[in-house]
Amino acid sequence: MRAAIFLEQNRPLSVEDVQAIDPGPRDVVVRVTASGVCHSDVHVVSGALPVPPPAILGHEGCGIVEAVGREVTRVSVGDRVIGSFIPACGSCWFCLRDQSHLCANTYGVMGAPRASRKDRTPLVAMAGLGTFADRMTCDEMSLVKIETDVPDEQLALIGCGVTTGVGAALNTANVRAGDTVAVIGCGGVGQSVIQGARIAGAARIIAIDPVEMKRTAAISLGATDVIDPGQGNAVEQVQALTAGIGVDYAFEVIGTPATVEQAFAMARNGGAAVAVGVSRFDQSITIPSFPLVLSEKRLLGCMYGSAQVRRDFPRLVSLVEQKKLDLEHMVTRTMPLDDINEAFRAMKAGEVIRSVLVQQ
Ligand code: COD
Ligand code: ZN
Ligand code: ZN
Repeated sequence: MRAAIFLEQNRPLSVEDVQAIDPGPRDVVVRVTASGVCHSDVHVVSGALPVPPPAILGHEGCGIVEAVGREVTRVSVGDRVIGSFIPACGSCWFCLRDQSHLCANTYGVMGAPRASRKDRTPLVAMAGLGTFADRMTCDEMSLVKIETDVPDEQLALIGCGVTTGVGAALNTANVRAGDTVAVIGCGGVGQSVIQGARIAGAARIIAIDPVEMKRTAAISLGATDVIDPGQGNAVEQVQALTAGIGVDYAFEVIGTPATVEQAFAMARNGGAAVAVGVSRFDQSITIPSFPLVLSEKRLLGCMYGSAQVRRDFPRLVSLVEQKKLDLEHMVTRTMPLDDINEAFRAMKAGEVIRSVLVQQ
């Protein structure tokens, strides 16, 4: 099989032929048909997210089941599946309480070697998936079967960005019709928050991003107002648009302490900031204590859009089929696996909402 491997921090990924490790009884071999390129993959290479090399990256993908271990019950050969970057075991303390996004059985799944290099070095797969490859071997807990005609390059995005972003609005925040929302950072995940807020019926959706193309895309996906943070203080601009009140929900979708603090400042009294992005593991956020208590503002963490993947993946697919969720315009480019480093460059340069690696 061919895979894109993270060997060293801040170096290009190495696309090479590797040997898959024989699947275990609960493992599934998937022919990967499409994989979105998410900023978290770039964060791994920069060291902001701690995944030790060598590893096959990629955690947002879909494909077709090619083989199943003898104990696999959830999927069969030929099924179309989306990878869940958090496995959902269905039986741990969290899964039993409708919190599969916090499933306690991630460690064994994510730490398992899935392939080896020519020199026999074992390779782990990011999030137990490793979608930057033509094949992936993963635990059946990491897969959700889907029946749809939605094209591969759109379906792949449901594996991370779309579920995280739409889920942040619909599940974590529970945006209601008429609410006001601000979204700081309008990449693949931020545009999905905007769409989630639109689907929920938010009256006002303020998109904040320094890149003009992102602001233009935000308007076409549901934003009612845009702010360029390069044109003055973003918090003051949000206050000006909301008669000094602030928004019901301010989503941070970048992953820096400064923008989480901005989100907290943008939330109205009694409102909430929702942290979707993760700052570097060695950084902290400073929240002023007066507004936290006296103005009853809340700061909510959001993991994987608080999604229950076996419930939410089919729901999101259905929204795409009904043309309520636009994934077509989230895919800026498709390209072959060998172009992964170009996809990383384009993401860092702010040229794309999403690049998607597709297999011919
Ligand atoms: N103000 C507003 N927007 C900004 C600013 C700023 N100061 N700085 C940058 N931006 C914009 C960029 O122009 C860009 O449009 C956007 O922020 C970021 O978008 P992308 O496409 O680069 O990133 P996404 O959408 O793929 O990913 C965002 C995440 C928040 C998911 C990611 O970066 C992250 O924090 N990952 C770690 C969290 C995690 O592991 N999540 C689970 C897997 S994704
Ligand atoms: Zn991601
Ligand atoms: Zn579980």
